[in-house]
Amino acid sequence: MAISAAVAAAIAVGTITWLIVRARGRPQENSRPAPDASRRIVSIVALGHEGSGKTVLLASMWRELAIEGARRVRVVADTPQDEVVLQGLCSEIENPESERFPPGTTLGEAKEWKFTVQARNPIGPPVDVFKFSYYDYPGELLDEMAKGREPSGAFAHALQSADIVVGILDGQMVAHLMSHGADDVFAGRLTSLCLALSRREVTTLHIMITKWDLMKGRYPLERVIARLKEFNGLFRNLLETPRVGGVRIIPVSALGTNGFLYEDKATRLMRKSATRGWFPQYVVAPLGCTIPDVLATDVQVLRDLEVNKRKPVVSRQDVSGVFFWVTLVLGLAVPLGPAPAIVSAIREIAVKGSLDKLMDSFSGVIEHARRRDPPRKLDDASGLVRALSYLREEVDRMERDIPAARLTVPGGG
Ligand SMILES: Nc1nc2c(ncn2[C@@H]2O[C@H](COP(=O)(O)OP(=O)(O)OP(=O)(O)O)[C@@H](O)[C@H]2O)c(=O)[nH]1
Ligand SMILES: [Mg+2]
Repeated sequence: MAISAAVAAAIAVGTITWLIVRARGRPQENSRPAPDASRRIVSIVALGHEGSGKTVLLASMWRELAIEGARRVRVVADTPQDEVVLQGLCSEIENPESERFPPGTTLGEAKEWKFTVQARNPIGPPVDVFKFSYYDYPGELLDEMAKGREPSGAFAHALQSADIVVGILDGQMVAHLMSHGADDVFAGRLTSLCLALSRREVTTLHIMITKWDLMKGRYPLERVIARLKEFNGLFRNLLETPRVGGVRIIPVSALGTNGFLYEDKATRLMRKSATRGWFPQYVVAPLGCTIPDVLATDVQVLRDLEVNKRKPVVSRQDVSGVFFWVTLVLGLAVPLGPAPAIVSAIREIAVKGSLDKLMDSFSGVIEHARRRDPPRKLDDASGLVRALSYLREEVDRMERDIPAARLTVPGGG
């Protein structure tokens, strides 16, 4: 009897140790490999006319994302030289001593800016989670398209191969339409933009309205959209064309809505405030509205992998069940004095209730062991989830501030 009790105790201790070790993070086998982060590249082209705000938007986006802060997500430009040029653009925009902004982009400066999005845990190095590119070019190339000429060269290539094409409406022209009425230049530009956008088959139509600071507090977005539809029939048709993914109008203000850029009442010129500071608004939201769709397949694969990884390795019921069977087998296999094996087994089952109670406290220990697991190095899946969650938060913030910026699906209520 003493021997069988000792054997039972030894096996019980062994089983519990094994369960604890298992609970503390034996990696799960996965048959499906994780998608390769370095091949996850999203290319973006924003279709906007001269002066519509493409370059200032690029600089403000980079500035917002250059330092990770509490969100622990950041972007780094492809080369140190690119970072220097972007810093130069930002200094020029931010400097209140100078009323100047970066000059219009020339043909020679047209360029695909490439960025890597990285995410980081409190410990360990940042991991690359995906890359995206933004093609910046002189808006006059769109005028060429408006004249019926096919785009050529690098611009044409960027446009044809882009994963995401977003339309840009120059907020200054939209504000003018709202306050002063129709304007021929804007009418022509809006028409050519609508035609260019209508030629691309997209699941969701995305249109940004830049320089939102000029409209904030004066014209609500729903009124702006209604006015634009009334002003231009092509724009109305473009918005009302049924699309599975619907339509989203994204207001952005690269220069912020806090009065950093203000109108000098005396001269009626726009000036930079020396005291307000530069806080771009909603400039990350366009990335959050568009990039997740392109990465949807990878996200699904990674989510499946993550779900498998998180499946509890051991539950209270498992622990209790294991003990029941260990006890039963012991009862049958180990001779316990003169009583027949089956009687011993029944006796063992009888003590199962108290063993269950014991195991309840042991499974607590196992759970605790699992929680004490040292923080895992941030892997590809959790990095991508963190980056996409951050982008989603930026979209949520924009939608909370401006409900009309929500995705609308025609006929979808
Ligand atoms: N109020 C306001 N003005 C802006 C904002 N962003 C840009 N601007 C103004 O718009 C001008 C043109 O912006 P750019 O970014 O250079 O325009 P672009 O689309 O790159 O123009 P091209 O390179 O000529 O095609 C800037 O010089 C600013 O004066 C903004 O968020 N708010
Ligand atoms: Mg430019």
